[in-house]
Amino acid sequence: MNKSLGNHILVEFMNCDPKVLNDVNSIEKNMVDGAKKAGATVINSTFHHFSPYGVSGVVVIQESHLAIHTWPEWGYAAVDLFTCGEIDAWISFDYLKKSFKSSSYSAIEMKRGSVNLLQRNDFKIENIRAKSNKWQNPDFYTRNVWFTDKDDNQALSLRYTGEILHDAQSKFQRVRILDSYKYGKILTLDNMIMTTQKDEYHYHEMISHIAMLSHHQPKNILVIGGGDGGTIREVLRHQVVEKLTMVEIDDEVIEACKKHLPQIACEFNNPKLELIVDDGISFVKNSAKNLYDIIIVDGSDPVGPAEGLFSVEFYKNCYHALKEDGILVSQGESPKFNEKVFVELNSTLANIFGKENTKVSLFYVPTYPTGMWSFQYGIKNKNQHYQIDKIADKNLIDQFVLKQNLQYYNSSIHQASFALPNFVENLLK
Ligand code: SPD
Repeated sequence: MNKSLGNHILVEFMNCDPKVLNDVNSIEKNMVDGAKKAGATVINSTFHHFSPYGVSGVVVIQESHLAIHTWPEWGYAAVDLFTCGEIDAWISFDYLKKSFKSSSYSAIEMKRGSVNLLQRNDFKIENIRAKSNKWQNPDFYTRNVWFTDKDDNQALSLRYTGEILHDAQSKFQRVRILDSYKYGKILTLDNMIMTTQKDEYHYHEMISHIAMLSHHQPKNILVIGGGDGGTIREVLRHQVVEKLTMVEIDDEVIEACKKHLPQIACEFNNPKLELIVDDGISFVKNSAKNLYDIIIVDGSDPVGPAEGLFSVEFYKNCYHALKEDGILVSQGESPKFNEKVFVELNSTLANIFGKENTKVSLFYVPTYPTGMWSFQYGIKNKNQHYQIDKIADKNLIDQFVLKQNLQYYNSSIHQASFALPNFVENLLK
């Protein structure tokens, strides 16, 4: 029989459990365990999840590699098992078939590198061996697991430890807390990054302080969403606040953040806070008129439970719930990542508050796709003439920033954030 250098098994796993095929963690574990069961030495693994579904990954073994790509929506996984030496890749095959709960499959085995077609080079192989010695029998391997927040054409990925600290499917969404290398713990909702331990202050300082330091007396504040607690933490830095109402639809988000992100979820026991776990859309619909000085809409992206937070009716209701000189701030999406929603929100606000009372502020979030994000403002402005894009009292702001040791917001950023690049101005025309 012809001798070969390697053995390659190309496998089609069909009728697999879609849940298993969409779970990047368990796929990584199964592939690594499958390699180990066959006696291979694992060097490294890299696995990515693609939103909303699909996983790609490879386990590099000393004896070559095991690779996979899954289509959970088709219950299908394409798997590549390439081994050399004494390793029997069929052991990995059997293990994976069970793990993916595949009820039908096919496999082709190919011998790779037929020795009678090759010519062995004449060099001193010992020298090469000496260099590669450090890779022999390593007793640990590097995990390379990534979380990806994406649409069809763009993505942002963060590498995480592979450990999921919290994973719950609430009535509304999948709530997860992962542990990333660069940004600490991450809160994700339905495969989208909401906030991270290390850059949350960009978002939470900017969503709060521009409005709070522009309004002459922000005493009664309403926050819709914001379940991680970062926005209420920032609002409550202002002594002038008498009452803060927060309406978050998903208790699971609050509880997960209290447990795993206590630096963000640190003000839930503040006596000025009334926390209501309910639908913010109907809360505003049923609200009394002329009640709030500031309404902050700290929602997620317009899919799932936050979809209604981008509707005309919702913003009309916010307008009525605001006092005559009230300010509305809304998570405004990105002019680079989701231009359509960004523009539509702007025109909704302009129709309700008037074009001259609608403003866009841009800021930078490293962990959102494209990094460029916005807050959009509607200023009711019946009695006072606010110019939210110009600071009224620089000293007051500077003192506040210093005292509170803020990390992103300051008086220069306040003004500068309203300066829009030409392409954004053009989008909004
Ligand atoms: N694509 C991310 C949009 C995030 C909106 N909300 C984040 C919640 C932070 N409190």
